[in-house]
Amino acid sequence: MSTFSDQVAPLKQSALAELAAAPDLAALEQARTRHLGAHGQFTALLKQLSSLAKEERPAAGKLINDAKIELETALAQRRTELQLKASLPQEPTDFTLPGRRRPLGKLHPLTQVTEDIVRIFRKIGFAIADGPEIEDEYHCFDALNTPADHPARDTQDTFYLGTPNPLLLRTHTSSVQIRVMQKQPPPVRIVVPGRVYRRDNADATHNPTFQQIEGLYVDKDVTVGDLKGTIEFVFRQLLGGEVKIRLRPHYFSYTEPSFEVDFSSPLVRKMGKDWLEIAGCGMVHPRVFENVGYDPEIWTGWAFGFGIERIAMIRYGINDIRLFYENDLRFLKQF
Ligand code: 2NL
Repeated sequence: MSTFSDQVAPLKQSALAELAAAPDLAALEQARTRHLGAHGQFTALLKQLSSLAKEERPAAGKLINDAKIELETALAQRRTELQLKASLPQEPTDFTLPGRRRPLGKLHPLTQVTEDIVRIFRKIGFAIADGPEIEDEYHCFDALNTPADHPARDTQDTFYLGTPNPLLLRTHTSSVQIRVMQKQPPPVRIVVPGRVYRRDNADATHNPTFQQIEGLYVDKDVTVGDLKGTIEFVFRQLLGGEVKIRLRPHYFSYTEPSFEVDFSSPLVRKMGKDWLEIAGCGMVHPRVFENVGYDPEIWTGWAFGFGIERIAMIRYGINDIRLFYENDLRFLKQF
């Protein structure tokens, strides 16, 4: 009995030492098989119990089982340690490295310019209106006093979506202003930014789709002075206090009188010019008021329209409108 017991203690000690020293999970598993597996040393010891005298067996069996329990505990502890070690970074962490940055996205330059213009108009009491890009001829042309034989209605200029009673892609956002006037009584103070479509071939100054903003002001006793003062205020806010505005007589079917708006600024003079054409405007034609059910004897108003791209090109010194639509990040990141 004593010889048998004397065998257990050193075996246990060396097994414990081996488990504690296992450098990784694979080595630990090998040590487990060697000592505690079906063909391991402690299983072999249990098999030798039968060679002992019957009265010695219980004490010897208990000794072996206690040793096994102790080894199982040590094994579990070492496994936890090694698992933790395996899950830790292999290289030391450098806490002085800069963090991973999430690049901030930004708005397209045309959206930025649109939002700037809209913000300026909101300051002076204008609301923003929105409407469909797919329109009918009535809202896009007829209600605006644009006759059936007007070149703007030609398939050369307009994308039509089927016949008869054709739908079309709006060529200006005036159609939205017509819809607003049909729905609500005067007074009206709105601006309508949005995408419009014309059948142009793309070149440095044309694109088949572009952004426009139109404005409409309807009240009693509205004058050309109100129109010019408002346009001047908006362009000074947008492009600087030195901006000068001038109106030249023009023709639009939906305004009378009608004007083209030129503007001048240090920026324009840097481009080697005195004046740049920037917008169209005028006093709303009485027939447009009749078409939407406003009494032209009572109500007066002005309207304007301009292209967002043109303003963005002047503001940022860009010479080709197509750059806005190529979505080249090298271009877009500059704004
Ligand atoms: C341009 C400038 C313009 C308007 C748009 C308008 C809208 C209504 C009534 C009267 Cl609902 N006018 N819009 C007025 C003058 C000019 O656009 O260069 N257009 C081709």
